[in-house]
Amino acid sequence: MEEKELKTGRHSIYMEWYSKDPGGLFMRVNRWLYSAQSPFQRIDIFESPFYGRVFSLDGITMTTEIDEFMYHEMLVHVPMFMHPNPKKVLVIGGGDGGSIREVLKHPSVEKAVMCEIDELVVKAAIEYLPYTSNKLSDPRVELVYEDGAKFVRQFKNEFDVIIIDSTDPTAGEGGHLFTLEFYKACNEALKEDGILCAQTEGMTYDWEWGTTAYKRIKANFPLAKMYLGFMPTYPGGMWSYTFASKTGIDPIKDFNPEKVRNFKEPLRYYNEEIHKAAFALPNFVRKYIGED
Ligand code: AAT
Repeated sequence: MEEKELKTGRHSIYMEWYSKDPGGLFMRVNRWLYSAQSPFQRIDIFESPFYGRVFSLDGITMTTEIDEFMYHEMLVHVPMFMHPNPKKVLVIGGGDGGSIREVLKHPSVEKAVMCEIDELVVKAAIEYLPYTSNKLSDPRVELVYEDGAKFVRQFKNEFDVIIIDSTDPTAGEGGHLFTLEFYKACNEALKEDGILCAQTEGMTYDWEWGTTAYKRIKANFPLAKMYLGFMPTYPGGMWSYTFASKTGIDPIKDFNPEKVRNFKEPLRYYNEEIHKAAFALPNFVRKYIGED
């Protein structure tokens, strides 16, 4: 039987309350596609008439089909283009597969390990989020289901790039991925010329966490710089990321725009101009992170 387009009306809605409960985000729901309680968190996937498929954990929006590319491209391509030859990459978290999809666009990559705590997230993404998960079956990908903070500790001098695509520190098991010890372990798991990049929260609602994450990363690396990108369905619409390098390689001074211009894969957000512009921080953000 052919399914009719549903009239969503005004009653069928999903709501996300931002941290500290000042307000939030709501979206019309066309159909609920999947809901489950894993040992770690509540998982929901629904279809919205405008946002497309939406994936949420414990009521917090992780990805929507209309803007996930903005987040994943900014988290992944800034560090990937700064590394001279990234062959072995570790993604921590990121169970929907969006970060892995972007990592594999770089032809130098021989192996991409994804360490996600929740196997059920990955299973649900493969079934219901083809727009992010379509590269998880690539032969270069290895999937590990473990707490990323534990997993990373077993490596020394192993990875070229580590990408931290974690949930918020206050949600599920995400807190483990914001500690000083964790960033130190990441530093040790990186090769001599390794690069780290982490999602470090929105600076409007969650600036305390953004600042803490940035300062803890900076304490472990000779160079750390925060940068920003638009992300319409994350709180504040403006998201922060922190870039860090072991050699002190600088994402502005040492950036080669030619590399981005000659890139063969299609990108919808990131380009060489965005790369440079993203490191320009508003005064209030500079102040929060103590660099005013
Ligand atoms: N790319 C989608 C965006 C995400 S998903 C973050 C993932 O991190 C989730 O799948 C979650 O299960 C996983 N995760 C949480 N804690 C751990 C851990 N300790 N080890 C490994 N994986 C973990 C993030 C969006 C954040 C922004 C939302 N406001």
